[in-house]
Amino acid sequence: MILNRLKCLCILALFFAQMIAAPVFADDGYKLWLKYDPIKDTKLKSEYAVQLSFIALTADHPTIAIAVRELQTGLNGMLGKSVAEVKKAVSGSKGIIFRINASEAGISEEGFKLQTENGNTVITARTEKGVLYGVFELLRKVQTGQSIKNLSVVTSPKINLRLLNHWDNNNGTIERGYAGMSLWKWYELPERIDPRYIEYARANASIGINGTMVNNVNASARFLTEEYLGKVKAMADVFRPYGIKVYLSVNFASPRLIGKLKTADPLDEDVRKFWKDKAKEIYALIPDFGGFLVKANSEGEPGPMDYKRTHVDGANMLAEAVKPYNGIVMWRSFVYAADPNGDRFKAAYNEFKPFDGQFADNVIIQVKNGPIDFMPREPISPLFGAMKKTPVSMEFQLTQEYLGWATHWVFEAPLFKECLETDTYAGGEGSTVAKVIDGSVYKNKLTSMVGVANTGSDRNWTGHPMAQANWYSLGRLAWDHNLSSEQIADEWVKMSLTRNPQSVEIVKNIMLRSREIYVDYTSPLGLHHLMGEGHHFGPEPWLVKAPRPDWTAIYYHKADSTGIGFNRTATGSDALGQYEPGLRNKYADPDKCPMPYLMWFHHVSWDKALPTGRNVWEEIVHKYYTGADEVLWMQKEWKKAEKDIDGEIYDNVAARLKTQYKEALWWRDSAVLYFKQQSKKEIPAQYPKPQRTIEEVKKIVDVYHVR
Ligand code: BDP
Repeated sequence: MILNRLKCLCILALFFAQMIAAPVFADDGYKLWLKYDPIKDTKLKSEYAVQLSFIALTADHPTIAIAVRELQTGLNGMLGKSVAEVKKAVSGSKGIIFRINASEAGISEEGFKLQTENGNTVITARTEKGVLYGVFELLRKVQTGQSIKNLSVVTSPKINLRLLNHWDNNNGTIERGYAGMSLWKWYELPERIDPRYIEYARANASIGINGTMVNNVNASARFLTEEYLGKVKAMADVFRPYGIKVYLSVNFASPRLIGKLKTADPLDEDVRKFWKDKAKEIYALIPDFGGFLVKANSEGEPGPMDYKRTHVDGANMLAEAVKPYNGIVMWRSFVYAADPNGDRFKAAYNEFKPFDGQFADNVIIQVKNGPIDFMPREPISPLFGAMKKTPVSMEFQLTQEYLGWATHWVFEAPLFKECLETDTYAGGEGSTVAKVIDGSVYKNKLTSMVGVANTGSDRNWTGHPMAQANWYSLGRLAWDHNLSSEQIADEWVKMSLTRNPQSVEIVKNIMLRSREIYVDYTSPLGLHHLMGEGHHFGPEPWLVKAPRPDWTAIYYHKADSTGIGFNRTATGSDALGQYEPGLRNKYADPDKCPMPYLMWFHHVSWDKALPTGRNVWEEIVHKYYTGADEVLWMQKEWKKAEKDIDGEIYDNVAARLKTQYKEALWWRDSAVLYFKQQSKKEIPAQYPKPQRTIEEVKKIVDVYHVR
């Protein structure tokens, strides 16, 4: 009997011990920043409950129904009470009122006002979509613990087209995807709609993203077949009430590949007819279809040059086909020929600048932020300051192709901001990239910002839980590029991880430093393109041979016994000549060029003295070592926030930080051992010598070269 009792007590004790040890709730990251966890601050919670006691509607519309559902879900989660939907404001109590006024002054079609009127919270917009955006803004305020007693928000997006580009293939794989397989289940569509499409649409709407390019830029022509268009239509129908339009990447050779034509020459009448018919077919299915994205004559993709035609011929032909339906063409500038003696930096400008002003008015040139290819740090693409009569759009990369895939924590908002805030001087001083792409410098109406998506089928969407913040940043900055990285990080952490003020600060601080830390241990002082060939992961600074010279590392760092770096001044490739003088002068003098850009523009002696008191060789070593050490700092800081972070997410990130440190050491050792050979210098005594030889580090990257 006593024994049995003891047994019982032991089992009970074990049970309670487990309850205490287990996290209060397990969070796998699926809910993204729309968690709506209960608010702990009772004062604030009752303030919200009093202020938001009903939702008064003005319209019967699918988007409004979504807005109401979102408010109810959010407020129910955070306040623990259901908020009734009523036809008219309830006198004597305070609530949320939706007001749609097509001619409301002071906002654009998608903008909204979020204001306190007679104690009520009024969301005014010209369209239902504006109301939905206003609802998400209100929810964000509650999620981040702001007072909502005296609201006076009036806002419209600065950029009109705010898009994700998915590099997803029809076989379910994702080019440069590190978060599982594609979200799109092509084989199930159009009959089955995966509920996840709705979650995806909610998340995007919550940050103002209004378009999705569903397939890879290296496009299969299959997406334009009747079979696939039916599937795309089904997706468009799901996304429409969330204010999201669907776009397609198209294969320029489609007339040949699926149209039974012998050519895809843009000046051929049958080819032109093929595209016009295709556009008609698409718009009959999807009346609000956004348009086409084209990667032409780049990295082996077909294009107008195959027929001795130009980018203008190609883009304008497609533009004509979609014009009757208000469709647009996004023509990419990522085009570069393999010239061993040239400078890939200059390629896009050389290709496109001569055509400035010749594109149809529904064509926008989609430009990657930097001149090469999404490196951890790049100066801006010269095209932002060069296309004065053609709208250009921004393409950022959310998926971390060159930023450590899914094992490195890199918050990208500072990278985006650095580019957006750079002055092109194109329309005089103050013509920042942001102002070029939002249309204010050249008064363009066609404006766009794109993020190459980092989403996949992983339960937490982005592989690395912290990479969700990059998706979030893209939407927020496309809406308002004046937001600071700090504010974006603050919102995201409070909505996704914790509202404890100390832990919010800790996590934000890691986020805000993370990109610079990554740069330090991979490519300091303006070094670039040192990564492994093809897979683009890990270091391979010794890479001398690849299918193209501009896919090697030595093409870029040019390290030899005399020094290191790419001379892009007037005595070198003169890529700097593609910038306006105001910007050019900031980089042109090696003694004044900001250190983070030094090797982007100069070949400098290893012994050159730097403002830090170290010479170039010592500075490189210093950066690689301190950068890697800072990952240990990230680990320590993350640990400090443990008590306020969900256990599952905490452990996931902590484990990835361990891998990140291992890989930072791999970068550090590879780079210092390799550049030591080139410079013929010793690693200064204060740094611990790498525990491995260069031959040993070289073997690590080989594992990735399985083709
Ligand atoms: C490069 C990627 C490649 C893409 C290409 C592009 O390595 O997979 O297809 O960009 O943007 O960064 O077209």
